[in-house]
Amino acid sequence: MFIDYARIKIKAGHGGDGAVSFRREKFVPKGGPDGGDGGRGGSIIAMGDTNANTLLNYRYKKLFKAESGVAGSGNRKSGRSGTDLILTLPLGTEIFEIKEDGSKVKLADITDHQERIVLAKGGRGGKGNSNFATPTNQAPRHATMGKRCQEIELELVLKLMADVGLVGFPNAGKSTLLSVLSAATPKIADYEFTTLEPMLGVVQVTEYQHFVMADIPGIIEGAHIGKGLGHQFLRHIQRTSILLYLIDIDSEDPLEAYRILRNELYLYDSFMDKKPFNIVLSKIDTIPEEQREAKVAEVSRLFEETTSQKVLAISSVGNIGLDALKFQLYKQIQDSL
Ligand SMILES: Nc1nc2c(ncn2[C@@H]2O[C@H](COP(=O)(O)OP(=O)(O)OP(=O)(O)O)[C@@H](O)[C@H]2O)c(=O)[nH]1
Ligand SMILES: [Mg+2]
Repeated sequence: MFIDYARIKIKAGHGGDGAVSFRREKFVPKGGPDGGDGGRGGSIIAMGDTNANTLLNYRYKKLFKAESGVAGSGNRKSGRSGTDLILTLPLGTEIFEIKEDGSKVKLADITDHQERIVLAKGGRGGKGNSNFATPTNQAPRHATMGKRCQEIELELVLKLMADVGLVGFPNAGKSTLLSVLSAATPKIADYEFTTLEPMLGVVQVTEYQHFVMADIPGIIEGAHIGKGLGHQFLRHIQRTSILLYLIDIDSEDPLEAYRILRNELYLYDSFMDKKPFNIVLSKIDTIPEEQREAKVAEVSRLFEETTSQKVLAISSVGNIGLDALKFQLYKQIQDSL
């Protein structure tokens, strides 16, 4: 199950208390203080992991606690430190602390594999009484307590990390395109809203060059007010370097389709409008071969005249124009870096 939002609580481990203890040895009637220090509590650490791709682990379990430090003991023995608790998170997870008044503070944005960020530091261990002996007080009877840690409430929001985001009406052929350009195996079908959750695929351009493409559910007019599946998945293409508007060449009004899509993205986040993008006509194999060239030219001209944007035409099923598309996308990503 693809989960991209979770609320959890975390609690770092308490510090172990310092010990009050005195040496008791045979033939040493009055031994000095020998209480050891408490161990440090375990911290809660967030770590990015490319192999994770959902927040499912945080959906049902709600409290994540690190181990507390062990108290010190006699003979200057320090308590053991608590083990850290590592929360593995998919790349693209933003972590917010929810304060008591409900306000949110961003703590981290996990973008790299193995990247670690301490979310809650374990409590310091207390000092044992052996630390407090002075020439005037050779038998201190006090030690300090380990630091106690409070629960912290967090919000985890996953925004998938991809280079290219696919945008299109339902049935435009987005998932099919991802399936032919990458090893991903999204569900494909001849009805609207086949895709219900985002999926990533790695597109290999050459042996050493690749990029990541994100397929999201189709968008329809009014998505920003909740029509269709709404805009809830748009955040997964919010951070892509470029966008790809995929438009069925056989749609009634391809230019209008593009305008609607673009407007929905703009209404969701005006910044999306500033990203470099491509307009790609899909399913050109559905046009009989003898009319294809003319039709592609006609629709392309329409776009070029009104948007001064060049369009590409492809067929995922007929394997037309896919290499050109791949290279163009790769180049555009490089240019946008
Ligand atoms: N002839 C032809 N059919 C295609 C092509 N690409 C996709 N299709 C078909 O179009 C239908 C929809 O394809 P999908 O890839 O599921 O479309 P989608 O854009 O992901 O749709 P949603 O997930 O519902 O938004 C399927 O029946 C595909 O087989 C193509 O290049 N040529
Ligand atoms: Mg799909």
